[in-house]
Amino acid sequence: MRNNELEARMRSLEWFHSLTVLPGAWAVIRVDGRSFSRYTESRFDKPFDPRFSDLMVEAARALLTELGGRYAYTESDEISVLLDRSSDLFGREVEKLVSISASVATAAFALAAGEPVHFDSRVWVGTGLDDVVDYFSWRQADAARCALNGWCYWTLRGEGRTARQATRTLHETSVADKNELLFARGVNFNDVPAWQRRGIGLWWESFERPGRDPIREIEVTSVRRRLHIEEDLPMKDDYRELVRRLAEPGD
Ligand SMILES: Nc1nc2c(ncn2[C@@H]2O[C@H](COP(=O)(O)OP(=O)(O)OP(=O)(O)O)[C@@H](O)[C@H]2O)c(=O)[nH]1
Ligand SMILES: [Mg+2]
Repeated sequence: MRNNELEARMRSLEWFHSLTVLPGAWAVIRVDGRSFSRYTESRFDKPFDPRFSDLMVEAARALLTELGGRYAYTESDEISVLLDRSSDLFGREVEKLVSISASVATAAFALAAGEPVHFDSRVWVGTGLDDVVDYFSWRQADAARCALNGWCYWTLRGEGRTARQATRTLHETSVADKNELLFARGVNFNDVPAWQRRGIGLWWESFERPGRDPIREIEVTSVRRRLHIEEDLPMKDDYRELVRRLAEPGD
């Protein structure tokens, strides 16, 4: 077989290489820590540790920067990054998007933590802005659910229940009763820090920086971009409005 034939045949077996996110569709890349239940077990406070959250924010910052995303949202051990609808990053190739996003998150987290970790990655595709808003509402609802469960679980464990007993109790308890369970033990879930209940959002913001033009010798202002990290995100409709604005500013 001639070399160019071999080349063509081998390339044709790279089956998934041609898989791309359709033009005009919205894409969200979501990375998630691999086996982080085990990884966090002995290293971080439960149910929430600001040191762990800082590492996730560091990874989210790297993703937003490297992927040129519009908005990043992190809760628990996951990060979602919304790409611009017209983004042509890696030619919208799915293999590249998932592998590079997983590497970016892994490298940023591992460097900051000082030890190896792994992230997986997937691509979510939405056809309209409403889908995007629903997506981020869904992840925020997941944050709230996990936070309530985590607080209840570790409160019960702290009282001496086994993992099996605590899990079973929570399985049989409604949301209202979980709030009640905490309240009876001196924890008002509404007073738990917002970043734990609602997650953390990151986006680019513009600001004006005063300076001096040395040639014309006049004062000038330049517009710069910096990362905004929001640890007190709004909820429900207000959050939906925020996501809508960040996804399509000016629309
Ligand atoms: N101690 C501690 N654990 C945390 C914190 N934030 C998230 N986690 C843990 O991260 C884990 C994330 O859950 P999953 O992603 O569903 O589980 P996983 O073990 O990572 O499994 P895979 O994602 O399927 O590989 C949960 O067990 C959380 O308890 C934190 O602030 N402190
Ligand atoms: Mg995980």
